Amino acid sequence: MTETQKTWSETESARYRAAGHWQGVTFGTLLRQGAAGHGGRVALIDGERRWTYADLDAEADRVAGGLRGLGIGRGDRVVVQLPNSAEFVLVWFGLQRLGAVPVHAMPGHRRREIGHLVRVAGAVACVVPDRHARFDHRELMREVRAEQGPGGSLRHVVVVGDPGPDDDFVPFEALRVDPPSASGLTATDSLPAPDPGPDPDDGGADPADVALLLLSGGTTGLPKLIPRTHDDYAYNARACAQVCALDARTVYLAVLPIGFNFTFACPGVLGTLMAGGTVVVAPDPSPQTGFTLVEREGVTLTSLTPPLVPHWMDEAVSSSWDLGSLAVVQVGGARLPEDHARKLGPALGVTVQQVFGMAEGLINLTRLDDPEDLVCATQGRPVSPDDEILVVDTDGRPVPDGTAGELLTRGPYTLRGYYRAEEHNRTAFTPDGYYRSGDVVRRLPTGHLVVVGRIKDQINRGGEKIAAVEVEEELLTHPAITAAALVGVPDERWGERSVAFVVCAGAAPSAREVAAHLRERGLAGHKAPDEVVQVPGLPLTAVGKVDKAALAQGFLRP
Ligand code: J2J
Repeated sequence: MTETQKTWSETESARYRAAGHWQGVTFGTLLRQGAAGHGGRVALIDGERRWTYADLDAEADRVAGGLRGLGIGRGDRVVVQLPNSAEFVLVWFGLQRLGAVPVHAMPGHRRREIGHLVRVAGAVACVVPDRHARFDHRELMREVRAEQGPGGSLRHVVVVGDPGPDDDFVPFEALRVDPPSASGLTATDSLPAPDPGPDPDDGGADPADVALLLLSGGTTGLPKLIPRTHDDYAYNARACAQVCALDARTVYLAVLPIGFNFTFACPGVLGTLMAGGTVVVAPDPSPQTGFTLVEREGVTLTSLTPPLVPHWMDEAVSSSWDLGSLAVVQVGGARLPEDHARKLGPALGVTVQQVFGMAEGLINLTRLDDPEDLVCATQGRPVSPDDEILVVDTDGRPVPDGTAGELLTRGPYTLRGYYRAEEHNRTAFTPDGYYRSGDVVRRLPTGHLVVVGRIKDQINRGGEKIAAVEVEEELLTHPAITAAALVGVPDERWGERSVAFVVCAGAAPSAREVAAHLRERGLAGHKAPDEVVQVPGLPLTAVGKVDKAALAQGFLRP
């Protein structure tokens, strides 16, 4: 790689190491240590299938063996687009064992997003399911590959399930290669010592290396990639696990998409595995599936987005589930209405924890022993004593506690620059390395943050982030649309829904037609506007920008 990745200074790195935040251990090695420490304990459950820590460790070796056979090694990027299943975890640790870098795609991503991820990451491989949610991912991969052309970086497509007729799609099953036996590597008197090759635990990765690439919610064009190192991401998971008091008795239910930062590491899958607990994968987010698994596996902790909360509460009070094991339910990703926060605990018989996090880093959690008012009316406080928080006015000057302003943050697990995005990085960070979150918050004297708004041009549809600009650009490719603005408006179910205001010479296309057009363009389904409203022209602000506040207002009071 020729470009330089913005990262922490030597002084800061030394400080984070000295504080014990960065422990200098890669994920490949952490799994090895987990197997040594609690090899016989159950690490992972998916339906009827179970893996102990020893099994998981051995399986990571096998998957790594197969991936190595494809020529994948340290530093190579691999897009992983898998639904909630044990395979996500197996592939993830298989890649870690090689020092390769998973790129966390979401199951709903389509040609535009996946093609973009492959291009920006320079990915050498993609791992996809055969079909998921009535969609054929092999077809998607054919399109992505065709778009890449022969000069593209993509060399392999691995399919979990049926690889289909394409001879060169690699079935995941064929990847699971047993590592060479120890005797094959032993030196004899007559032969020179064999080259031991890269470290068998982690492919020789350095703890300061990028371990994975997460996706940003995005405010400009297509999603940016967020580099997370072994040191910083392990700390992220460990710090959250500490706040949540995880231990070997923890049983974590992964309900939200497993590749989502919240589900994977806050504390989620990684925090649970680092504590010696058990991860249970839920194939869908319905309360019926969730409660069945809670009863069967003795789940103690899970995480939800706000739109799921009323469904989980309704199901809990209307049927006789035994939720006795469930101790904590985390809710985050979008604003949780205070009323739901107050009702959720009693309805499920659990402690509620609000989570205000971001794939870029900073995680805020309410504490398990916080008074009810803080739990219900705030979005928590930072998990690390070294998270630095600034709340600033529009001129970048800090405001007093209690006053709303933009949240800026830096710290031991918050990125210093997006991956291969030098230009964007110039405005996304302050000169002294604070990430401009685009969130408007109030800080209380306790350090808790209340999210009151947003200055980024993004819609948060129940936790799914939509960059307005990305959709607006695509709307303009519709032959009937001459100008467009995508705006978030309050919504009972999603918190916010998206409305496309369009200017058209003739009749405007319907929401259904617009959705079909965007699907045709290869955009993920959740980005289609919930509504399309024709306007004669887009109102402008004094400085000539589209006045989205006015559009939203007009929409609220027609
Ligand atoms: C209001 N807005 C919130 C909350 C996130 C844990 C939890 C969530 C995410 C996540 C995550 C919010 N109330 N409780 O990565 O590890 C909005 C903010 C924030 C953006 C980040 C995690 N929790 N948000 O949602 O990268 O606007 O991460 O900046 O997808 O979601 O989005 P994302």
